[in-house]
Amino acid sequence: MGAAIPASSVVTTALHGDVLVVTIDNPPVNALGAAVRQGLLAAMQQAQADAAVAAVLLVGAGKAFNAGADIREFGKPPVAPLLPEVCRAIEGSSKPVVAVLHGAALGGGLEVALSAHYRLALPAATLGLPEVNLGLLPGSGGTQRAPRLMGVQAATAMMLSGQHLKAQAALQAGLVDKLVESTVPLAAGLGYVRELMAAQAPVRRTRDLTISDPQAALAWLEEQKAETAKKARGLFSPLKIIECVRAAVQLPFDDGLTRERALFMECLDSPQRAGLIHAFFAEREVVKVPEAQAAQPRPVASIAVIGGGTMGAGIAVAALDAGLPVTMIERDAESIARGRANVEKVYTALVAKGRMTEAAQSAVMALYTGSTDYADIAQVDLVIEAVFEDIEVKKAVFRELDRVCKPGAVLATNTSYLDIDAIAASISRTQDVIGLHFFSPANIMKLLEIVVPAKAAPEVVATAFELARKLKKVPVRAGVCDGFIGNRILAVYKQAADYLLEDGASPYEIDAAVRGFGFAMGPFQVTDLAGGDIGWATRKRRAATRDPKARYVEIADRICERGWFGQKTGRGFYLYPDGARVGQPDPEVLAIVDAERAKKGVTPRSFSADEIMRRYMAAMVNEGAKVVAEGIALRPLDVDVTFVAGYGFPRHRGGPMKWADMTGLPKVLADIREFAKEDPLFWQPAPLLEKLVAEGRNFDSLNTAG
Ligand code: T1G
Repeated sequence: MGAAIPASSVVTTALHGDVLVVTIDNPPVNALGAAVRQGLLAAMQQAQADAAVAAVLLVGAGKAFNAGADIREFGKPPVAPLLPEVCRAIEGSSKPVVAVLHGAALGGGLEVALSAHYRLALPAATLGLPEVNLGLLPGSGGTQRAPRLMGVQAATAMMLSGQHLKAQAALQAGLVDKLVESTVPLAAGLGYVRELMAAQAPVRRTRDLTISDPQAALAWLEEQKAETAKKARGLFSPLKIIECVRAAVQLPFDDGLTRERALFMECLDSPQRAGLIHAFFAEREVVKVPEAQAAQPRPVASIAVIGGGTMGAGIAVAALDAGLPVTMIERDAESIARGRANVEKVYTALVAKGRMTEAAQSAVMALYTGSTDYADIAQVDLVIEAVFEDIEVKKAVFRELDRVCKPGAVLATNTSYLDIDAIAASISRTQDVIGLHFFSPANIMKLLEIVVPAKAAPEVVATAFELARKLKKVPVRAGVCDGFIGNRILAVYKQAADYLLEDGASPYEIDAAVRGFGFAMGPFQVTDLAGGDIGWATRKRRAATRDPKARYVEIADRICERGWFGQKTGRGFYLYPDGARVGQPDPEVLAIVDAERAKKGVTPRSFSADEIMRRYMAAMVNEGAKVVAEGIALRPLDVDVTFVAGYGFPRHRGGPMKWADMTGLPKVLADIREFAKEDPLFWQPAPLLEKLVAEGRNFDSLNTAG
């Protein structure tokens, strides 16, 4: 054994009879930071040296057993002992080691448990090796021990999906030996240790297990490799996981560990790890907004939705799915019948797919009430209007809400661009008005922009964030401007795409470049999916206030003038023969593009995918910097979360601002300055970007600013 390592405060030991109980107490989730690793190693040394110790019980304090490595340590110099050394000490113990899992046992936390000789689960335990979600792989023996315990296929599936297994499933999978109905991990764990000792259960090391039918396992892994390469869409670590499991099948255990470590280090060094870990923490930081930290949310036990169209029904379903009773208001019997049908059809489809029982459908619909009488919502805690996008129509609805709703009811609008300050000012309870901008389909899309008008009370903002948590949405605080955060930035990089289109790139080349960057779809595919008429209406709405000096590309208007709105009309930028979901290039569109170029006197030139993305991303980042500087977004990470959660931005790049940091702000600024030579009006560098570059800082330096 190495030099004795002092026990740490986050790991304590206590002798219960002849059982050494080792407790990890490192709130909030017992992450395996350096102090925990040191404490565990010291405890194992103590157990080996102390003749009074016959067995060891590992237990976690608080809600989790252990949520794995301390993710905040990645990217920093490693501190000994590394986790594999701790796991080796646990598994190498000459005395039986038992882990009792009462909560999350994830990543390195599960690897510690797999190094133990026996595992007991309590009903609330969840087990998983979700490192793939962070661009990593289980780097402390998980890829070698899990296949030995649960088989190659189940272990590989669990690691590639990052899924968490509940206790019963973990027992059936062979990850745990016993499941007891208890909520007291220490007592349950001691009981199990004593049961094992009475049975003279031996030290049983997972490393000594063999993998059955190695040839079949290798053949299956080969198939998985091909399938994963297709599905991974450029993600790095899934294929490395398969390589690790192959090593578990082919190599002696210690050689397998060595192979795993090498592949883990490759993942650790990949930019995808940096992007995915940024996304992980950003989604947790984004809810830390001043109002939610300064005020308590008002209770929300029931809500009303005004409007039963696509958005209203989607919002109603999102609330019903969260167990909230919903009263939907429409203007007449026919409309409310349609509204109910729009809600019901979501559940009918789930029942048809076998993903919901009819009983569950009835239960959830019992929470739904349709009405045409505002008096029926007098007592709800929160109202969300999702009526026609016209300021006067919305003001009329808010006047009714002001008249009918109980004092303190939160009054929200789902508008995607109208002036919420103006709506709030139109009623007496201005402080109770907030924007809840859902994204269609509202019951599926995770992003929820919480748009805060100037006079909103802090507890109203806090209530909106609490509602987002209940609805399992990813909330982002946004200030009031045209398009808030997401649509405002979208409008700008869409313009950059239109300029590329008119200057020589085809819509299909632009979409291909954007998909190659990691988006699921390019901008012209998105237009066809959402409906070209929506953007057309926005352009017409903005025409009166558009800067006459600003370059305006009319190609999309020409296409809309023909009624080519995209998938819903069978053609847009693409052709969708026989209702096909995947579009085909349309020669007539290319002819329109050529005609528009000629009309503008543009001599088309070719653009590489790299240059397409440099322009696309420079426009996105530059507007993002303006949105942050104006306080429309609190921090750059709020822009990142908006685009990862709501606009298909590839999660492994962390978001547009994280991408810019990893690319280097000086390079992004240099690109903008180069493009400005062609169009100084459009490519005006954001002052914040120039400031950060001048100071040698990056966007991330603003994320932690107070
Ligand atoms: N490291 C550091 N901080 C963590 C953490 C972790 N592993 N997990 C959670 N936190 C923080 C989180 O940022 C938040 O902080 C607080 O804990 C509560 O988290 C070697 C290399 C466990 C299911 O991927 O999935 O092990 O905002 O808001 O909703 O092979 O946290 O309060 O300041 O999410 O109840 C693998 C990641 C790591 C698990 C709890 N482990 N965590 O969910 O709370 S890599 C994971 C989660 C690894 C080894 C490899 C969830 C949770 P703050 P929360 P929750």
